[in-house]
Amino acid sequence: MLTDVDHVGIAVEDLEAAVEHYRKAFGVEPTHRETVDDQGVEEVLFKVGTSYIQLLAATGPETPVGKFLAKRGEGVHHIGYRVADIREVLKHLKQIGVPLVDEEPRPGSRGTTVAFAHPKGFGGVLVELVQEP
Ligand code: CMX
Ligand code: CO
Repeated sequence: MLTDVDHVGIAVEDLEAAVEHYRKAFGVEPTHRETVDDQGVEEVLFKVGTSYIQLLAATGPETPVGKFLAKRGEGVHHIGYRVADIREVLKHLKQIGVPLVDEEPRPGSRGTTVAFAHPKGFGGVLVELVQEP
């Protein structure tokens, strides 16, 4: 069902400082930058092979990343798996009783379609499914 690791999402307090740090540390340049209002994030993607590192800053305190930063501080926020058919995977997870955040796919960045499964269903790891456009 999974075709790749699409991205690793990392929550940061200061997006510009984090971008600068990755640039200095790894010589990488952002490949994409987008504010996804629906998710309450401003994000920067660095391409690594066929996957991305996704730096995430919150657009406000009452957003998933805003709450995460307040509660846990900066760090790995979720893992995004690339899938060929997001509806099929969601249907399967629901069938086997995995708790979902999103029963229906919604728009992600880069024109992708995404859906989240709850961390309590994956040993404390927030899981995102990503279907490319
Ligand atoms: N990873 C692991 N555990 C997490 C978590 C995360 N990212 N975020 C919250 N939790 C834990 C909390 O610590 C809490 O654990 P305890 O019950 O042990 O204290 C539990 O999940 C429930 O937390 P909560 O505060 O009651 O719930 P929240 O309101 O923080 O919501 C979640 C949690 C996962 C449902 C919410 O963050 C969500 O809907 N996420 C999906 C959307 C999202 O994350 N968007 C931003 C990224 C966008 C992108 O990648 O493009
Ligand atoms: Co993500």
